[in-house]
This record gives sequence, structure tokens and C-alpha cells, in this order.
Amino acid sequence: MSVPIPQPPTIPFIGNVTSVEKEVPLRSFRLLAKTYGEIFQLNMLGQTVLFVSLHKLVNEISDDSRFHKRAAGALREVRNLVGDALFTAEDDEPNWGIAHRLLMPAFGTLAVKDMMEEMRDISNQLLQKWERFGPNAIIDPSDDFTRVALDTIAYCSMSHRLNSFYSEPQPEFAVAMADFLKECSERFTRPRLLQAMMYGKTAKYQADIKKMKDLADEIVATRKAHPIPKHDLLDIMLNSRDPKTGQSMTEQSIAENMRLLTFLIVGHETSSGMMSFMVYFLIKNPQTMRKLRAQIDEVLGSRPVQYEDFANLPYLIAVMRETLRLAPTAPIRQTAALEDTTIGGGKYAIKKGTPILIVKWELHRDPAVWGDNAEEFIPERMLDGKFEALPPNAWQPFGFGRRACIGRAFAWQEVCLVIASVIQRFDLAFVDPSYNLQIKQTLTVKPNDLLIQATLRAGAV
Ligand code: MNH
Repeated sequence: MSVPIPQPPTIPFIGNVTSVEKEVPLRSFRLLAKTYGEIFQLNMLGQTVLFVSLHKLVNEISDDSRFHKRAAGALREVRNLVGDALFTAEDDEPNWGIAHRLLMPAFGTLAVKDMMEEMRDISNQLLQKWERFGPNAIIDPSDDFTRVALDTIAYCSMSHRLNSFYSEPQPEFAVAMADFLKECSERFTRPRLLQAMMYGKTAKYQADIKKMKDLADEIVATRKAHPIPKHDLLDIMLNSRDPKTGQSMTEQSIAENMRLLTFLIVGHETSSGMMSFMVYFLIKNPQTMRKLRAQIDEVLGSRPVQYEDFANLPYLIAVMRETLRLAPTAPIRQTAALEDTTIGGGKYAIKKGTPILIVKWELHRDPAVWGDNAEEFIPERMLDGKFEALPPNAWQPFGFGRRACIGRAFAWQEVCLVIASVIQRFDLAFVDPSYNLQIKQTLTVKPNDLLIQATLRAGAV
């Protein structure tokens, strides 16, 4: 017999919306998970949404044969910009399959390895900026890592230079995208009637969408006017045909710019947030910083990092894995049952299609997997075969199964390059030595109000 799924008290018409804070919904989801346990449900403006947060249940619903991705909530709002393009498509939308088959190879390990020097071009701009502004400059790492990540994805996959390091504040496009993503996540918890009255917000939202579409149009037009012999993402989008259906991406109903913008969205926020969290954890844990620095110095000396070096920097990899455990920048995964079913050995009845949100910030702290020190930042737990020996689906920063991240190799290489180079060259410190992690949330999460200073090390190149 199944038991009722716990739910906080509801208010007529709006349900549990008031249980969810507007600024950082994740904070509310985590609190509720701690209060109600492995599963709870909320009524969000009439729609039931389930939340699952411990490994045992998450492992059970991480099964492509019983559950599939749902683009509900904030993701549904992102479709206002990019429609059924890769990331926001429902699982059964045919455009997902075409884009997936065509674009996977563009981000495979080999393809990404060839992007190393283009990535370095952008990462050097960050190093130079920090060096030239000097040790007294106050750095917002989220801001500069967003510049790196956005410029890197645009340059590597579309040969387009956004030149974010040449403007202050960030370029219009970057600001429009950040505002758009924030508004998407707010719309999700806003009653429809209220939404309809928010003319100002809606006008700004539409204007941001237009700015982004204009840039995408410009990138496509430039490539068409000046073709280059480069088989990058943009080339595949414009010229390749799906081996299975024979269709090219441009023949479909969705304009090419939506696909392009998808990559600018998914290709930057998560990586940029990851680098910011890494810097936070490293400054907060000086012993870890020293150990990482020692390995980087030993392997690289004062020469620039090369692709081949990454295999010799296991502690860097462990720090990256541990960062994404405690601070998965894509904090939620959405799924839904393909048919009416039960989980937890018959304990909980799940209706077909009801959105289930996996709260990764809790999953990644489940004491049953990570032990009593789950809250602590300990990269050593990811070393010496321990990472490989984790139970299945205990660590899910890149999602799951057929809808998992296709940019993982790209992000991994980018973060290795940027962080190894930063740690090799700079001593980092918090501006406020007592800073403790706070987060801000758009579609993804980043540290809030984190400010640092970077001093060039004596003898650094
Ligand atoms: Mn990425 C999907 C995490 C960097 C391109 N990415 C996902 C998902 C997660 C994710 C989680 C699954 C979302 C879901 O379940 O709805 N991605 C990350 C993280 C980083 C990252 C943590 C960096 C760190 N992603 C990148 C980069 C790119 C990229 C860089 C592009 C080069 N990601 C994608 C695409 C998808 C995706 C494309 C959608 C895949 C699909 O739906 O089929």
C-alpha cells in the first residue's frame, strides 16, 4: 500500500507558492527536503510538483526506461526564447533527436581537444586583466568567469568574438541573457493574473529576447557572408544533414538562431558558476589550496598548461568533482514517470507526467553515500578510485542518461585550463576574510557577493 506524500499546508488558489522564496527557490526546496525527508510535494499554482532528494529514490528514478526529462517550470519559460532546441525540448519532440545526433560529435573529447588554443586565447584575457589591474583591484569572480565562459563558447563553437573583456559593464548581450534567465525562473512562481499585469517586466523580457535573437542573426549572417573552412557547431547547424532523417537543422520550423542561443545559454552559466565556486572553496580551505598549488607547480613549473598535463593533475580533477558535489551549478533535474507507477518499493504512488524535481544540493549531501562529513569540502574523497567506486547516480552534476550534458568534455577542459592557470599565477584572497558562501539563483546558481583579490606570485610568468 502506498502512503501519502508529505506536503506543507496549502493556501486556496495558489497552493504552496508562498513556501517557496522568490530570490533563491533552491533554498526553500532544501529546507523543505530537510523538514519532510526523501520526498515531498508542493502545489505550485494548481500543478502538483514532487521533490526527491535522497540517493535511494533518486537512483530508482534515474532510469530512462521508466522516467524522462520534463521541460516544466523555469525551463518552460526558457522556451520563449529557444523553443524545442536541444536543452529545452521535451523528450519526444523530434527536433531533439536531430539536434542530439548532429551536435554530439561537435563536443566529443577529440573535437574539444582541438579547441585548446582557442580556449587559451580567451583564458589569457582573464589572466592579463587580473595581472594588469593588480593586487588592489576588487574582483567579482562570477563576473569575470562569466566573461570567460561566454566568450569561450561563442569563439570555440561559432568563431564569434563577444569581446566581453573589452567592456565594462558586460556587453549588452550578456546582460540581456542574465536578466532573461533570472526572469524565466521568477515567472515560474508568479500567478498568471499577476504576470498579466506586469507590463514593465514583460516589455523588458521581450526586449531582452530581441537583443539575443539579433545577435544570433548577426552571427549567422556573418558566417554566411564570410564562410570559413571550419567544422564547428555553427557549420554543423548550417550545413549538416541528420543521417537518420536526412534533414538539416535549418529546414525545420525552428529558426537556426534558437539553436545557437541554446548553446550560448547552456555553454556559459554552469561553467562560470563552477569556476566561482571552486575559487570560493579553495580560498576557504587553505590546505587544499596549498596541495593543489604544489601539484600544479610540480607538473607545470612556469610554463603554460597543455592538454597532456590534465592527466597529471589528479588533485585538480578531485577539486573539480568535489566542487560540483557541494555546489552543482545546475541545481535541479526535472523528470516525470512515463506511466503511472510507484517508487520506494510501492511506498509512493507517482502519476504519469507529474513533474519530479531532483534536488541535487541535497542528493549530493546524502549521509548514506557521503558519510557524516558530507557537508565538508574534502577533495580526497574523489581520489584514488573512490570516485569510480561511488554508487550509481550518487553524483549527478551533469544530469542523467540520454538527456545528460553534451558539453561535459568542453566544460571540463575549459575549467582545467582556466583554474590551473589562475592558481599557477595568482595568490587569491577574500576581500572580506569572514565571507561565507551565499548563493544567487537564475536558471543556475552562483556565489552571491563573493569578492576577491588576486596578487601575481613572485616569479610567475
Ligand atoms: Mn551542460 C544539459 C550541466 C556545461 C551543453 N548540462 C545539461 C544538463 C546538466 C548540465 C545538468 C542536463 C539538464 C537537465 O537535466 O535538464 N553543463 C552542466 C554543467 C556544466 C555544463 C554542470 C559545466 C560545469 N553544457 C556545458 C557546456 C555546454 C553544455 C560548456 C556546451 C558546450 N548541456 C549542454 C547541452 C545540454 C546540456 C546542449 C542539453 C542536452 C539535451 O537536453 O539533450
